[in-house]
Parts: sequence; C-alpha cells; structure tokens
Amino acid sequence: MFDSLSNALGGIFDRLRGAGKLNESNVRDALREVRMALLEADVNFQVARDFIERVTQKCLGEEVLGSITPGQQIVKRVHDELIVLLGSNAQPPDLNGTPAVVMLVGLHGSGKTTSAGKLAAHWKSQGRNVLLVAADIRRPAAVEQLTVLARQAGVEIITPQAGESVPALGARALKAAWDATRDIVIFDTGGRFQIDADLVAELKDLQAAIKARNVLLVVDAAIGQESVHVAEVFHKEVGLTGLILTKLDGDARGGAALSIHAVTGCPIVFTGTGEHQGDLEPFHPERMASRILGMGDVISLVEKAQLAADPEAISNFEKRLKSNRFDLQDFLEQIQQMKKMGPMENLLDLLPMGGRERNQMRSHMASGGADQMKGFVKRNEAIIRSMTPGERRNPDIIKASRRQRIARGSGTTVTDVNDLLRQFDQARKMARQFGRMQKRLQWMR
Ligand SMILES: Nc1nc2c(ncn2[C@@H]2O[C@H](COP(=O)(O)OP(=O)(O)OP(=O)(O)O)[C@@H](O)[C@H]2O)c(=O)[nH]1
Ligand SMILES: [Mg+2]
Repeated sequence: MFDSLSNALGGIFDRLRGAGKLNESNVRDALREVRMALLEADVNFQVARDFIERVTQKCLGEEVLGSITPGQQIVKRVHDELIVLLGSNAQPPDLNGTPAVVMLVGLHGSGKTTSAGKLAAHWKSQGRNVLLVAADIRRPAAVEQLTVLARQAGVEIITPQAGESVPALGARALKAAWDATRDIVIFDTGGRFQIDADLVAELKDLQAAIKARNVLLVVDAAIGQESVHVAEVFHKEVGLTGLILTKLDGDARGGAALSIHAVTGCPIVFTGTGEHQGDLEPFHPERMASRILGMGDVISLVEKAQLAADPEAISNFEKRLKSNRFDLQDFLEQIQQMKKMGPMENLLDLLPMGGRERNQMRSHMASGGADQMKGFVKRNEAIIRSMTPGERRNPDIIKASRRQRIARGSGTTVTDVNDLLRQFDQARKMARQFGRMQKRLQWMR
C-alpha cells in the first residue's frame, strides 16, 4: 500500500535535503513534484491541489527556509498536512450504548460480511460481548457466510426467520441482545451493484428500527476514486458515521485512502488488509502519514509485539536483562515471542526505512528469504530445545562434544550450533550494553 507514493516522496525529499540552501524556487519545484506524485497515486485532483496549496504556504515562511534544517522542516509540514488529509480529528466508533449498535452498509462485494466477521473477532478480543445479525435477507448464501464467520470468531448470530422483514429482524435482534446482555451488535446488510431507491429505503427502514449510532460504509479501496464517489452518495442518502476501507492489500496506490476523508468529511475508522479474520486494522491518521513518508509505524509495531507477548515473559525478561543474566532460555523465549507477531512480510511496512530498502527487503522475502528466515528460526528453536536446562542457563559450558550431541539431537549440524551460539553471544553483548546504559541513565537522573 502506498508503495509508489512512498518511493516518489522519498526521492523528492532526499533531493531537497541534499540541496544545500533552500529558496522559494526549489521548494516550489519540489512541492510541484509532490503534487504529481499524489496525482499518480490516484488522489482526487482537487484534494491534491488544496493539499499543495496549504503545504506551500506553510513552507515558504522564514521559520522553515531560515531554519538550520529546512529539508526536515518541509517533511514535517508535509507530514502534518497528511495527517489532516487522512482525518486528524477521527473518532473511533461509539461503543458506549447498551448495546452499542453498528450497522454496515455498502455495495455488492465491498466486504461487508467479511468485515462484520473481522469486527466481531476484533471487539471480542478486547473483551466485548458481541452479537452478529445477518440482515441480508435476500440471499440465503449471505446468511450462511456470516454464520461461518460468527463461528470462527466465536460469537452468537441472529439469522432471519421465514417471511420476516428487515426492521422486524432488527427489532428482534436488539431485544435478544438486551436479554442476553450483549454489549455490541453488528448488523450485516445486503448490497446492490449500485445505490438505488430500493436499497436506500431498506437501509432507512432498518435504521429507523435499530437506531444505530454507528453507520459504517464498507468500501473497496481498490476501485480508487470511484470509492470516493460511492461514499459521497451513501453519506448523502443514508448518513454515515465512518468508513471501513477494504482491500487495501490489493491497492498499491492508496488514492482512495488519501482522498475519501477530505471529500466526504467522514473518518476512516478501520482498514481491511486481507481476507482473513485478523486482517483488520484500526485506522490512525498519524501512523498512516508516517508510513507514507517511510518513517515506519513503530507504535503499531510495539502494539503488535505487546499483543503477541505474554506480559509475564516480558517482565521476567526485563529483570534478567537488568541483572545481567540473559541466557539461551531467554533467547528461546524471544524467538517464540517474535513468531507470535506473525509473518515478517507483514511487519515490513511498519519498520522505518527508505522505500528502496523496503522494496529490496520485500523482494528478498518473496524470493525465498521469508522461507529461509522461517527455516532459520525453526532450526534455532530445535537446537536450544536439544540442550539441557544447565546448558541453556550457562552456554559457556557447551564445548565440542556437547555441540556434536546437540546437533544430532536437533537434526542439525555442528556449524548450525556454532552459528546459534555466536548469535547468542552477540545478543548477550547487546543486552549487557543495554543494561549498562540503563544503569548510567538512572545514575544521571
Ligand atoms: N484482499 C481482500 N479481500 C477482501 C477484503 N475484504 C473482503 N474481501 C473479499 O471480498 C469478497 C467480497 O466480500 P464480502 O464480505 O462477501 O462482501 P459483501 O459486501 O458482503 O458482498 P455482498 O453481500 O454481495 O453485498 C470476498 O471474497 C472477501 O474475501 C480485504 O480487506 N482484502
Ligand atoms: Mg455480504
């Protein structure tokens, strides 16, 4: 996502930073290039123009040009304005009702049913008590699809009864939610190839019955500017509180994500990045702006790590680090925590690195690097598991004969064992340095 835009902006800013003295004319030239890059990323024409106008005004002042680091100041101004573009005042869905009601609307195939399942799993993982409602009464297959997703997410589902109208189903579902003290109810609705009077009437009738505080449009980002148009029409006809942009995984340009809030005024609240239940991300404009500018998204990375990691393991690890007792058992635990964060390929977007480096890494991963890394992790795990607890706690006792035994036990070679021990040694040195640094910092305070 945003790959080509990220690359283009990276190049423009590199040149700007290398340009020595900046003046009005080379700043204007650079921003003209930024505008071209936005248009190539399929950003709405008007949105791109307004964006550049705002950034230009902010960049031509004495404060920027007269500063010691004008290039960096300009990147900062672009970053700030990108956040505004993506929706700086975006609010997450309002989940305070009893129950909180969320209604998903959208065209055929935009990803409503899939997103309903993803949201159920997401909120359930936050300890919420979720109920799904299949309010797409025209297609029995849609009810089946949502039933499967509800089972996957481990939440209850209400399905339509024979001859039941959509508003009647809505009222019954809310009563059921109330009786069973569910706190979030998600309605999946039927789609059409285009928004027509019939669909609008159906959605309005349902809304009159359920009074959803959250009406979220599910819209396919891969259709680019058309999705912006769809959102405008839905907002006018039905009244939206937020947007879920799906299929961002298949949209390398990202034009919809960059224009849809500016055009409709609706905040993007979630993005869909794949077909699986976990492929849903809450949308954070400031993090997305950082990703676009190749600054990475370290906050999301840390969050992923925290979500994956067991808090007890982390606190033990910190203790051991502080007391300088980092050993192979800790190393093994670290490997396991890393594995829980999911495939390396998915983390690449979150790491701060230049567009070119990112592309290199990505192609390295695709051409066998990812498998190599998995093999490597698996091998190291097997090696540590073949050691005795004493060896794990005190790797220095692992001499030649023990290395041979460990290699045999783990189905690896002595070279593999040596490699692992060398890596561990480096990790231990780093851990020591880190410990010393922490001590010094404490002392300085
Ligand atoms: N790659 C990718 N595919 C997605 C995403 N979200 C949904 N899909 C796929 O898009 C297709 C349509 O998704 P549905 O959830 O059935 O769409 P819908 O809006 O419920 O469609 P109707 O019920 O026909 O109106 C399915 O094949 C999904 O797997 C996403 O974020 N990324
Ligand atoms: Mg559906």
